[in-house]
Amino acid sequence: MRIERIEIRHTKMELVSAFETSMGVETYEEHIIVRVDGDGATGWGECVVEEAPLYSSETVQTAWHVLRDFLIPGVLGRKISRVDDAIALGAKFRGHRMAKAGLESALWDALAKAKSVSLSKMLGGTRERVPVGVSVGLQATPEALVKKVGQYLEEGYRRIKIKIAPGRDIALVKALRKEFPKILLQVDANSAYELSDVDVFRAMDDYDLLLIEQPLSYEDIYDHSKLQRKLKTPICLDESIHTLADARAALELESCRVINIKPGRVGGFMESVAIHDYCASRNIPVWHGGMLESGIGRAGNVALASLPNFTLPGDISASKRYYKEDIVEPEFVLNSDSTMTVPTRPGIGIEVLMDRLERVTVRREEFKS
Ligand code: SMG
Ligand code: MG
Repeated sequence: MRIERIEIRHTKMELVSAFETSMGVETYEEHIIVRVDGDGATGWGECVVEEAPLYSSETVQTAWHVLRDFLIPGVLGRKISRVDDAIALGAKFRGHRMAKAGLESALWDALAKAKSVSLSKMLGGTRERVPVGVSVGLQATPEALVKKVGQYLEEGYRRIKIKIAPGRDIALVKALRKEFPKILLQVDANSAYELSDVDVFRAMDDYDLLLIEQPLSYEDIYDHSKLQRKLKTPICLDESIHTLADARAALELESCRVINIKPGRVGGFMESVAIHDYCASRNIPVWHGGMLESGIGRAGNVALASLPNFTLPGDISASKRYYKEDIVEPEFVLNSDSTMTVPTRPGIGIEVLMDRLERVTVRREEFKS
């Protein structure tokens, strides 16, 4: 396929409710939507950078710069027949994995559509439905959290993840376990603690948690190995895993027993599949993380999560958990068994609603060969 045209859009979508984590509070989500056109096919991708470098060091502005000045000029006008070709063209540029993943995902969609196969099939997916859960932000009080979790359980989510932060941790777990003794429950600290906080996590060992996500620093692997040795509950790494090499180091050092995979964080679907396969070979389960994507990114996430070693429920919730209206059709809905259906149509398998995309676009730039 010859890449004839690429368009990037900075989008801003209002969340249905504020999302508070140890990093701060978000009330809207800013991402970059990438569109690639070639040989009559159109591919869509979502670059999951945010406004500020809080979760990741990348931002909307850094990704815009890297896409516009380095990654897009590399592929525009070229003939790309496999995603590997595009990855090779960008490989000399270091870092900027979210920017790379945004462009890579649009190319995957375009190439899958040109071949008339679903992205799930193209990535090696084996399942028609994937197990999902919901990620619940920090609430004002433990009572408010219990109420919010109760609402999500009513809606059918069977796995709950809560955010924790220093001083807002064990009391939340305790309150939830009292009310819901049997639910699948896990916590995410987003790097807010230090090794000296080991007692907080030791206390969590009594509450039958599925896992503790990213307790320590966002690039650390070594201290996590020290912490994991002191805990019964599995640690899951998110922020610390950027590459297959990081995953290898983490498993060799026994820093975690589970890995969260987000294509944006690791530079795209190709690296995600490599990490998935490596973890499978070591009997380490993986699950799909979330970056509050619109339906465009979500469609790709569901496709990736259909691979066989994504055995734990993902942070892939229904469109309406995030946005009043999504920018795709059909919207993503939760099945009654807490799963999401994997699209089977070519590529990411959804239609982008152009009028809605237009309404959430704050800046747009077009590149032609
Ligand atoms: O997409 O449902 C979602 C959000 C899941 O908690 C979630 N993501 O660290 O795992 C994580 C966070 C990263 C984004 S918070 C701004
Ligand atoms: Mg996380």
